[in-house]
Amino acid sequence: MAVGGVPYNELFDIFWDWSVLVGVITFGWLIHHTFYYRSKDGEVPNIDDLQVGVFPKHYHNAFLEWTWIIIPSILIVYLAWISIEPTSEVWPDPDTVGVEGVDYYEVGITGQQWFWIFDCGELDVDLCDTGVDSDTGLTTLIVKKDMVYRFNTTSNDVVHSPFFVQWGAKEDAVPGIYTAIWVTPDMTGKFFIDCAEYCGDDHAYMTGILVVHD
Ligand SMILES: [Cu+2]
Repeated sequence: MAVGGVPYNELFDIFWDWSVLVGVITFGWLIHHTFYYRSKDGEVPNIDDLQVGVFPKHYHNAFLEWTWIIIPSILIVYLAWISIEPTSEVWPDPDTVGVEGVDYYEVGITGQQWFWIFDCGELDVDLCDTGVDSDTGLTTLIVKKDMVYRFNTTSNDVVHSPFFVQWGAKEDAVPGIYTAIWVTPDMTGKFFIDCAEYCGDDHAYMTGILVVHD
């Protein structure tokens, strides 16, 4: 359960594939009907015998009706079912301490309008350090590649949500309680930690810098 990553990305791909398939079918159908059923030149107006306020039951097709209820329902249940395990892995119970056989490090993240406050606690600077990014002036968290981090997250004012974009991991930062995000940064470089929960005027600029070193 140590962290976002693979199961989450696989889930994303499955959702993506189904979205494309459903999109192609529904929009294909829509576009086909838009042109196929256009009135032709010289056609008698209201060929379908429609009356205002009366549902055109003479075109009812029970088979079609049930088909587009049952098939999407099965798809939704299937997608919900396969989401249970990966989402539990990304968002484990914050009271669950540790991963058997894996060393991990706890770092605090507090959201405040409109920046992130990082807290390395007693950790060695090689594992965790904080600062201010010289290019952007944004608060910065510096961590080590391939280490397992548990970010204990909270907020000083309204609900925020730190989003580790490259690892697909985010969680609400809620005033008064702690939530947890597990991330194993497996790439070196400089990344953004965006705020993914609308939190006021400068929400769009509420970003922190994550630096991952070897
Ligand atoms: Cu925010």
